[in-house]
Amino acid sequence: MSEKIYDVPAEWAKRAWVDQAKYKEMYARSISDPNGFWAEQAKRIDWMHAPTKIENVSFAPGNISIKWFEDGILNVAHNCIDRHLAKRGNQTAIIWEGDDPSQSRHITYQELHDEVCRMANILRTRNVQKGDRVTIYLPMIPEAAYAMLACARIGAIHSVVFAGFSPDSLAQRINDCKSKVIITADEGLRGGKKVPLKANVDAALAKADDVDWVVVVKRTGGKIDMNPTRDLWYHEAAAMVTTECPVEHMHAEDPLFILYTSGSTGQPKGVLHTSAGYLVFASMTHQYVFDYHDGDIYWCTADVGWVTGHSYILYGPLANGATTLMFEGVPNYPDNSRFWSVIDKHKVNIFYTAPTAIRALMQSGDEPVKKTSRASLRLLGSVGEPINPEAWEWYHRVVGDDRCPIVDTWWQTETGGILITPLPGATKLKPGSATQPFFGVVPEIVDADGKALEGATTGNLCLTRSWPGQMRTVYGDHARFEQTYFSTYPGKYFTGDGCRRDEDGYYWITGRVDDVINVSGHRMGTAEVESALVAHEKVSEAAVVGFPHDIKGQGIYAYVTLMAGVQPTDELRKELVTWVRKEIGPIASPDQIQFAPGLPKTRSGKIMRRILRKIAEDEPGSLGDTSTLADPAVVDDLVQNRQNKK
Ligand code: 6R9
Repeated sequence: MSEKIYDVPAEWAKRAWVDQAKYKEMYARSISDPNGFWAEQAKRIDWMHAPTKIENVSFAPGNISIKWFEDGILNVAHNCIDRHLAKRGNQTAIIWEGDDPSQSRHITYQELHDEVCRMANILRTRNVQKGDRVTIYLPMIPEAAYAMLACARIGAIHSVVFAGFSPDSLAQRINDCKSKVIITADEGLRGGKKVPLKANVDAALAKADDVDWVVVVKRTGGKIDMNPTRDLWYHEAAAMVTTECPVEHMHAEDPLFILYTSGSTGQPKGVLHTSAGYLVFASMTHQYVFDYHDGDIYWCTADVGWVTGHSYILYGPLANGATTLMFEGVPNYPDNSRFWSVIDKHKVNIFYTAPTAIRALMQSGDEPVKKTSRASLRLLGSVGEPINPEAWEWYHRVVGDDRCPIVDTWWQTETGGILITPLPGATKLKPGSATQPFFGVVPEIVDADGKALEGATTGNLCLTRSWPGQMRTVYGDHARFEQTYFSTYPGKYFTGDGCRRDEDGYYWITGRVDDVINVSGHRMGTAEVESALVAHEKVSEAAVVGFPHDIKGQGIYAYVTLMAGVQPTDELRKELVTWVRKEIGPIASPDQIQFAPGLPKTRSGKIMRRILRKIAEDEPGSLGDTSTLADPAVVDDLVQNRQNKK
């Protein structure tokens, strides 16, 4: 635990939107008068009909209902584009930096408008109506932004699927929300390697019958199959439509998007976000947390396939009329200086990335950073997993030259935007702590029975009130929404995270307390990896746990019991890793596979993951009580053959 405290630099307290006194005042108001507070914040966006009802929320068991600004009417794409045109038509909205460092483009707000309208018109001519779902499976190219905003413009609900997911994972997500249209590219390009996106879509569509149209963006020009009755080239369709497309009038609570995320059970959940509350919250957090001012160049390195890309590459920044950088590539291509070279090339002021990237780059030393200038940098951000104090210090000292505050932002797909975070002009920093709640957010730390704990303490993190960016439901399964988030501690939203609060009231997120692991900032349900493994014909049973990993934060450790008569070989190990990559995607590749003649189970047949975690962590001395096991002897074999032995 780091004891160091970093004061707010004097110039930050002066220039920032919010200093410490203002934070206290605004926070107090957000709690004592939420309706007044959020009614004022709602003015940050344009309405066709301004809301008169602000918060209408129930966390009561059996009646979970979350509505914000419910009688308001607006359009999200209008707010992200059209309303800026008069003043900022010629300002860059998106700086696109290609995988290949020689490729980059500036897209103005006017160009963004025109391209989004074209995409929207293509969808309209394919009969996409308000409320229809559109699956987007694209690499980090401007068309991903056009596609998302085009959906918002015509009131279609987008479901972006990360382009690293396998055909099976894609098919599952297409089927769950019954998309009729898919937008993809011929191939993606990452770190000089091609990703066969269209071929993946073709494979997925063998398992998804209801898709009428596939719009294909030409990215690499690689050879692909086109099905003449189903597939169309984006550039050909775009040439046949105009750059004008009227916006759909949307109710505040009309859905904006679905984003699938992993939970403790096998099936990913379709997290549903709606229009107004999400946009108000994304834009407000983007302004205050990153202290965004007109003219700043802002870069979030996430992929649009994750919530961070939705809220903080696209919706938050564009609602604020910002210049947002979109990066197609990876941090170590063509070399380990890439992030820092891009910062110099585009004079980036605000840089937001994940601890896993920082740890990986830290391993190659200071030189690749120090040979760049980074003089434009003013603020650094971190998201996705707890940042260890060593990585924080390195980020601060080496990347930020001891000059840039770091905002360690805690939030989730479900929360829509940042909930616990420093504000750079207001909050003293402690490396490793996400510090303090954002406006309107009331964290509570509870014990196993749900009793609220006071003062400095450790327990499970809940939120006792709603905020406008909160998810509204699990798409198509409201019962699951209640079960997952509101049944553990009735009356409260349970985050699934463990948390410590220190004597200064600072929050330290300790990681997931459920069966979700966080691999390189990506959420993975252990159950998903297990079901992929048992789908292999040679596997009879599997149990997956996380273990501490120097770069990824957590690695994936799989215990596999083979079918009778199957030999446990290194080849089979490799085959199983390849199998999981194919079933789910490369992010789910197990780091370790241990063949286990048996798994430790209670007499009622429950796998004791606590024991499996300890063995994976190479701590066989602290297995705890094993007396309730049906067959304590299996543990000896697991300990003997553990893979992470130091
Ligand atoms: C935005 C995002 C959510 C989970 C969350 C927590 C972990 C995210 C964090 C953090 C510690 C931070 N997490 N930010 N843990 N400090 N600053 O990452 O959403 O992919 O849904 O993951 O990530 O465990 O519950 P998502």
